[in-house]
Amino acid sequence: MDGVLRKERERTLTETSQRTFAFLKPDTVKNHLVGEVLHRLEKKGFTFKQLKLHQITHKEAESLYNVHKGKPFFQELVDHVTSGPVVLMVLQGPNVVETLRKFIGATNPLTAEPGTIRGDLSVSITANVIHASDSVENAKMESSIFSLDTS
Ligand code: FUP
Repeated sequence: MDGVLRKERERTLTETSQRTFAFLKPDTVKNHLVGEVLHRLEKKGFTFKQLKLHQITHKEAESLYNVHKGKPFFQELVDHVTSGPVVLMVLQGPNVVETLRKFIGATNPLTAEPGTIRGDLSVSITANVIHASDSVENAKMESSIFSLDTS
C-alpha cells in the first residue's frame, strides 16, 4: 500500500472509531460464560479499553435502568443485575455502538438470531448475558455511573 493510500485508510479508521459501554450480567459470571463472551468480542475485532469486575449497587442499577422505572419488569431487572458480580467494559472499534448491538442480538433471547451472543447463550429476557449502550450519548452517560469513560 503506498503512503497516500495508507494515510487515507488510517484517517478513515480514526474517524469512524468509537467507544461504547457494555457489561456482562451476573448470569454470565454464574454460568461460567465470561471467557466465551470475551473470546467472541475479541475475535470480532473489538478492542478492550477497560475491563473490570464489579458488584452493581441498587443505586447504580436504578440509575442505569431509570428509563424502565415503573415498568412491570423493572424490579426483577434491578434484582438480577445486583445479584452478583458483573464485568464492566469499555470497547473500541469502528462503529462499535451499532456493530456491538447487532453482535449481541435482540433483547429477548428467544427471538435473537442464532449466531448472536444472546441468541446462542441465553433463554431469559432478564438474564440475557450482556448489556450494551444503544447510542454514543447513552454510552457516555451509562459508563459515567461506574466512573468509566467512553470519550
Ligand atoms: P436492551 O437494550 O436490548 O438490553 O433492551 P432494553 O433496553 O429494552 O431492556 C433493558 C433490559 O430490560 C434488558 F436487558 C432486559 C430487560 N427486560 C425485561 O426483563 N423484560 C422485558 O419485557 C423487557 C426488557
